Amino acid sequence: MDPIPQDKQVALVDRLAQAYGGSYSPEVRRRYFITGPQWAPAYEGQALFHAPTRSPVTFETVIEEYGKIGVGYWCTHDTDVIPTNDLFTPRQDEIVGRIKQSLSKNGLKCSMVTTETFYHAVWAAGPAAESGDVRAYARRRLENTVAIGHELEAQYCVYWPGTLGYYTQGAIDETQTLRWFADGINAACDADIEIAKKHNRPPLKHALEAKPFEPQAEILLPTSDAMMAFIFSGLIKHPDMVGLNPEYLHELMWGGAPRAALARALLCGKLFHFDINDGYRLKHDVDIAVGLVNPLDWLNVLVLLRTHNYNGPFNLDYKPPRTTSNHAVFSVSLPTTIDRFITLWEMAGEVISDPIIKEATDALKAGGAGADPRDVSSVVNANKELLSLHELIGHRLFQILIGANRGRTYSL
Ligand code: GLT
Ligand code: MN
Ligand code: MN
Repeated sequence: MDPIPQDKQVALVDRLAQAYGGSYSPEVRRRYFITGPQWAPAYEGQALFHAPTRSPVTFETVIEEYGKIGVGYWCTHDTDVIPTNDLFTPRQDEIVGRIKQSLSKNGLKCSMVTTETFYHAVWAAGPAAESGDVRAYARRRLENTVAIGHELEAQYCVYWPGTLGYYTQGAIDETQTLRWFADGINAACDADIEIAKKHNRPPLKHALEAKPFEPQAEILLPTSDAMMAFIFSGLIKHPDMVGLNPEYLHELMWGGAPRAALARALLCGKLFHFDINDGYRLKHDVDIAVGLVNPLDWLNVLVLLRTHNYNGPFNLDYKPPRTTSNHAVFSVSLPTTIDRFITLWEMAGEVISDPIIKEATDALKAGGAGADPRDVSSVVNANKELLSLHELIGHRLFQILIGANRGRTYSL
């Protein structure tokens, strides 16, 4: 093939995107509670070792493009859209007003707001630093985000306390830091109760998000389970208002099984919000888009969530790769991410109604006949052949993933 001139490349990418087909319409995409963060398409590709590869994108563009793609909900950090120095000033109200206009013009709703407590220099020692001034500022920021949330009619507020930890061991008092962090969450919930009353709206659902490492060397609440213990620790004044926002990749990062982490959250009634993405186990936070690394695991995650009627948001917390252009963020990256999610969701429905999986599962639960619980060998022998069904189910899941259950065949 000859080299492709620069001015022909967009057309080539768009033509191939048309050619692969199978896209869902914006109307179908809007049926799902898929939420699009400001920061995903606005990510410019920068990191510690990476210069940006894309140019900045405004919230007006992000909201408009989400509208065209069929993402029904938008969410943001306070400082994704309001520069830190404009917070608490009339500029903030003016920007929030413009956001409202953009949302209504493009038929989107704001689902969630979150406070950036990791980027700015004020958070160098974390949002629950020793300095009372930092903590007072953090409380103001959290309360302000709750107020913005009500203004934009959001339902959720997320907290990723990425800087709650340390680089130098022994420098901070862990128990005290956790108490101070709880004070911040309590202040946000108290403010929420007041503001919700004024707006005649229900209070927000406050969802904590754990990540096992980055950006601190050691993190005080590194997993969803640690967050859960924190919610039930007695430090949280309104535990009913506080739950989890697990992130798929963050559970893999510590070596956990996302599906099991979600199951534990479901059992405690704390699965409020879910950040969806993909990546590799025991590696860093690459935030690859759903299904590009672990499609089989993703299928199983969605089987779990469908089985338990999870009806919260699926938040597209991923980073379009640095190799993707500004144009392709909206023409390739977002639509394909969403469409893989929807296909996996549909496949999960096939798994749930699959007669082979159903019969195999029922048989495993029924167990073998003729066992005497006082005799270990008889228990082993009674179930021996049935247990092969585990691997058979595994194969059937693979068949559903590749479409063999719908007649797709391979032959030499
Ligand atoms: C940041 C982090 C994400 C969180 C966002 C919410 S910020 O991008 O890596 O996992 O969900 O604060
Ligand atoms: Mn996340
Ligand atoms: Mn992540």
